[in-house]
Amino acid sequence: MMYAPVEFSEVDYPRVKYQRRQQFWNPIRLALFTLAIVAIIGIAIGIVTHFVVKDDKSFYYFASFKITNIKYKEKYGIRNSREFTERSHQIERMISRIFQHSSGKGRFIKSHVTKLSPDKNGVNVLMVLMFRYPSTDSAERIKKKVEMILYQSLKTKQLPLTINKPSFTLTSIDSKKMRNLLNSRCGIRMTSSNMLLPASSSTERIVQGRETAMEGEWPWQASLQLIGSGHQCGASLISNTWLLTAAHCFRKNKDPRQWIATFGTTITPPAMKRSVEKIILHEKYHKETNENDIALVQLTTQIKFSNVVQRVCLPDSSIKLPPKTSVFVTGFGSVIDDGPIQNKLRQARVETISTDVCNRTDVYDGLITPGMLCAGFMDGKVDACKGDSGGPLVYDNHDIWYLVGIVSWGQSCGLPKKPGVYTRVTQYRDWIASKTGI
Ligand code: 4AZ
Repeated sequence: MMYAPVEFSEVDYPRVKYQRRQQFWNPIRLALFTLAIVAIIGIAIGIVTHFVVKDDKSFYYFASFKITNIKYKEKYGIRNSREFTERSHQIERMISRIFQHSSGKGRFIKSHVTKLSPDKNGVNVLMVLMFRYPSTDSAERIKKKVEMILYQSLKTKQLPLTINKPSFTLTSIDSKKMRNLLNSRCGIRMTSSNMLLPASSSTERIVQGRETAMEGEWPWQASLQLIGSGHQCGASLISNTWLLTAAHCFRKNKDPRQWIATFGTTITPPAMKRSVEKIILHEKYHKETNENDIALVQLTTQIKFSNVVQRVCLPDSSIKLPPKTSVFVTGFGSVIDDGPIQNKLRQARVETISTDVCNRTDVYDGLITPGMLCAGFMDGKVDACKGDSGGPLVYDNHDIWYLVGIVSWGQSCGLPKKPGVYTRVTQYRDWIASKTGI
């Protein structure tokens, strides 16, 4: 009764208009119109996908060549010797420069030396190269392009190392072969996600943050869970059977049978799951002072490394990071003080803070001992928080990631002058070796 269509029916004009409109929208026209709209949307999506969302794929190559202007040193045979590391980095830097200043710019992801061996004229180098090209490209075509770029550089560029051109061979390999070749090395990301989102430029945070990690970005991250009560702490994979974490994670429960470890960027579903064989707490862990907040967790069965599960490198005990070094902390911890655990892994870039500054009366007033490392910002905001404990603080050295800290404690989360406090891994290098042989 509120509506008055009667009034309308007395006026002819609107009714005629209405009928015309009804005629215009007959079922066939309507169907054609809908079809046209769907087609236009489809074409638009196609165009956007083609030009904006490039469907790129990783291509892997195994390169072998001789360097003739250096002499082989015995230490090159030892993977974690300083000599091997330095020479490898020099070669990787040179390869990177060749591709980054070429037509293949942006296509080159990274390279890793896998072996240096003696040659009568110098040093034999074996290395893995990674590229991203449209998935429609063929491995053989890319191989030709890569060879062209390299040969061009050998002719025209002044390079610090002399690559012998006839000795150069390039073989296309799949991701499994690449993994096997790099399996002997730690701290390597198998995905190229860090290239799409350069780690050094991201300023995401765990506290107050939004940025979640991409699959394979932090492949050493583990979640330690108590059966029945879920995620308790983070941990880092340091070999195929050992995790490094914080001792305070086991304050409530030290029984290995009650714990499991999961891997991957989400807690549920996990990429991998393992039961726990053994928990080793530092003998001198002191819960009142948080000193020696470090523990080892042995898994019952070995981890098979993959693109998304990998071990991180342990730093040499002599390594010292200067203040304000960029480091990354990752975890499933809360994003606000006393908030809930996050199902998706998050990352935050923080900076190391010197112990002198961290021990100032207005900061932690002398509570920082030599076994601790402060990282964060003096004005707060970006920080680890509850649930991140035991998790990694890592440092990127030429695309190889080192575990420099373990999330340990802090006054609340993200407060000014209250940065995160981490267990200083370098101080415990010998303790780790004594328990695990790593
Ligand atoms: C915790 O309760 C905790 N802001 C971990 C890290 C920090 C604070 C508290 C650092 O597990």
